[in-house]
Amino acid sequence: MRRFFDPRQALHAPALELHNGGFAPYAETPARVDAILAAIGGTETPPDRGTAPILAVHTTDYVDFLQSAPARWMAAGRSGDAIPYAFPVVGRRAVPLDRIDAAMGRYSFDATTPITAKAWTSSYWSAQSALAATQAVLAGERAAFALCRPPGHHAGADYCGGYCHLNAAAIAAQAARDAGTARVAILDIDYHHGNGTQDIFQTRGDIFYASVHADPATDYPFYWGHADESGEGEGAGATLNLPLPHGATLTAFRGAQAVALDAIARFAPGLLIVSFGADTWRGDPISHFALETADYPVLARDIAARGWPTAILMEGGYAVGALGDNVAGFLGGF
Ligand code: Q9C
Ligand code: ZN
Repeated sequence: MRRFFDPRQALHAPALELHNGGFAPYAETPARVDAILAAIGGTETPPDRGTAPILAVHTTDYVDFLQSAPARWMAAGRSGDAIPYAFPVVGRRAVPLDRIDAAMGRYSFDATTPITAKAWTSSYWSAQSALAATQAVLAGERAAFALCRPPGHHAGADYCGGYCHLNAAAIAAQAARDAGTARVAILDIDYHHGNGTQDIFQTRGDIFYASVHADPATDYPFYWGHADESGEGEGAGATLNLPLPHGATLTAFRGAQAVALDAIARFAPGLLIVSFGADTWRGDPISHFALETADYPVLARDIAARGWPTAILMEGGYAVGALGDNVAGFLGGF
């Protein structure tokens, strides 16, 4: 399977994140990349397709903000990573965003996603890797993998959050649509609900979003991913949320994934994009499912058996010591 990654994706390295009322080491560390690369072997660097496919999903003002925020933060006399602390309730009304702190809160939905000096660069190349894998599949590969890091599925059209700045899965899905694929499905099997992806395609009937994730009644991102969210307007019925309780093992997860795959089969996509998170593993430091390393090939084989051309994009997974085996197992199973 072709695999894509650009070394600039490792440059974004926040020091700390707000965690349970204090600061803790940032879980989405570049060491994740080293662990995955060591396990899956060599990767290809993606070509540069520019900002157009990013701006097909994200707003121009948000992209401008991501690029300029670190310099604005420094100009305000700050040191360290840019972190928001005041939030307008995203989208409530337009106000001046001249002060960096006002802009930070406007374009974020949480305080756990620092905008470092390299956040844009790393996220840009993460998106390019996703586009390269997608293009490879559209050109005839059975499947391809993008080591997307930073991850993407929590980022919306005009907001960051959950360690995500640009939504690689959404950018890839939209690019496939623009390349002529009539129907694209996204299967999100990260531990967390992909609120950004759902938001971006909420009213779209041409891009199906299905997610298996921790119940937002107990888990981040709390305000999205409940079972009754199924899309709106032309997107009614094109969103499927399958929340699971803490402690879920292969039996429950595989059953929910099968429900998602059956729904995707009825949608009959020309391309499947998998938002793959290994934070469903039993030892993940911020998650509460109980999948074993040996379960990942099983889940991947179930997806592969459906036969859709498939781009696999990395999302979360924070147990660095097990991450390589879990990702390599998934790709090998596929
Ligand atoms: N530190 C992904 O897996 N939770 N993002 C913060 C306190 C944020 C996970 C809780 C979890 C985001 C891509
Ligand atoms: Zn996650």
